[in-house]
Amino acid sequence: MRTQVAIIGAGPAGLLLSHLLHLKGIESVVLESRSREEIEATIRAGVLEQGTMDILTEAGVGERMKKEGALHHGIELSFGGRRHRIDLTELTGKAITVYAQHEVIKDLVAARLAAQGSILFGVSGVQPQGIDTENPLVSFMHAGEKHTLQADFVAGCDGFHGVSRPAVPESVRQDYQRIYPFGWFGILVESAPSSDELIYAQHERGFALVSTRSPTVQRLYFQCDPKDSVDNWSDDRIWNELHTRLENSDGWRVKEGRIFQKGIIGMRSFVSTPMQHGRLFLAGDAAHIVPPTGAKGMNLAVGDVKLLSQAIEAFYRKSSGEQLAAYTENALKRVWRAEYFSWWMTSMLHTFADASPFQQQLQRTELENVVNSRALSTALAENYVGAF
Ligand code: RFL
Ligand code: PHB
Repeated sequence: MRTQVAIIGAGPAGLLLSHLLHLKGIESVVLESRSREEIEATIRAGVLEQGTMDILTEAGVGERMKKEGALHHGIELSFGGRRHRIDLTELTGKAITVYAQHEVIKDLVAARLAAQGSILFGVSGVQPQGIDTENPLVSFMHAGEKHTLQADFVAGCDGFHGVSRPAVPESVRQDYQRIYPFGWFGILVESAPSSDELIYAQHERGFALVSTRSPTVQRLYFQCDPKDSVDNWSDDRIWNELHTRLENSDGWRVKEGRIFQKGIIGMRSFVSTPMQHGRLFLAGDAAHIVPPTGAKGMNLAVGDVKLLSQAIEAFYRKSSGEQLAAYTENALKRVWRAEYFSWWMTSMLHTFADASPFQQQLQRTELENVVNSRALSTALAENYVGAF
């Protein structure tokens, strides 16, 4: 088998890269270890920046997102028993859209297959080879047989636990990492949204987040011990915890409903540099992770593949490797901005078990400053919508 770009991973990064390349007349093959059903059912992100929407729309995969996604012009910060609105649109002229990542995945898979794009699901033993040469290849198993995919480039879009990043030799790689001492307990709930806008709540018992998925499904999260087990959390215990953390003086309460999914995720900040080696280019979670508090992960993945698709196009159209050479440097500017913002939101909103009373007072003061100062509200809003 031979193609121009071998793409490992059919997450948002891999599928969108394949589609953007196709629109520029460049061939690719996507290798995915899971099944189509699995990738289309995995519950992850929900918040799309305006820039992400624009890229998906330009790529011709934005139709359902425009119809079914919910445009949000603000978010709320809850602390000290009160909610405070950050008017994203007034402060930045932009908005965000809540549309589930697995719906984006469904739209991208449908678009790739409609264009006769090649996605191989259920592959195993994927291994990039010869990335230091001009003839790299990826070996893998599919339907019980060993295959080799030769390509001009290999795109590692296989997420944090994939095989691509380890293919960059340790001698040239530098990893930056912070693991947080807490996780998020996430639930899906059958009920109408409790709030028109997302609510990020700081409480002494820990952070909580009210988000939505659709007019009939809510997505709720609360800070927990990352080593805790979902079995320790009965529905009653979950609702008690959410009511306590989201309590506020105007009598608003989160709406209860049937909980039909529970899960715990760990939280980390992580950046690996360089995001390329020879003919291998990393994009999305394969190269960097942010804690979900800033809602940036999928948006970063989309930003990376936009840059990478443009650089690959320049290589074929203009025989210029300049943009490819600058890929890491260009991608990392935005990545580090999002790393900073996600770390900052996480630090401001979560409860740290080892925080001294002095640090707790500073945290509360920071929240008050953010909601009371137009300059600080604007800084939050600009980062949240991805305005710069
Ligand atoms: P993905 O989505 O992990 O896709 C990687 C794909 O590669 C496959 N794979 C392999 N295939 C072949 N061979 C191998 N050896 C392979 N190893 C792995 C995997 O099966 C998978 O299909 O990475 P990608 O494309 O870089 O996309 C990144 C995003 O998924 C991620 O950043 C976001 O989900 C993060 N995130 C959020 N991002 C946002 O922009 N807004 C949000 O509101 C938001 N909320 C979240 C989030 C992530 C969360 N979790 C579960 C970590 C909320 C949560 C709870
Ligand atoms: C979500 O709806 O899953 C979501 C929303 C905002 C975040 C993280 C996750 O910051």
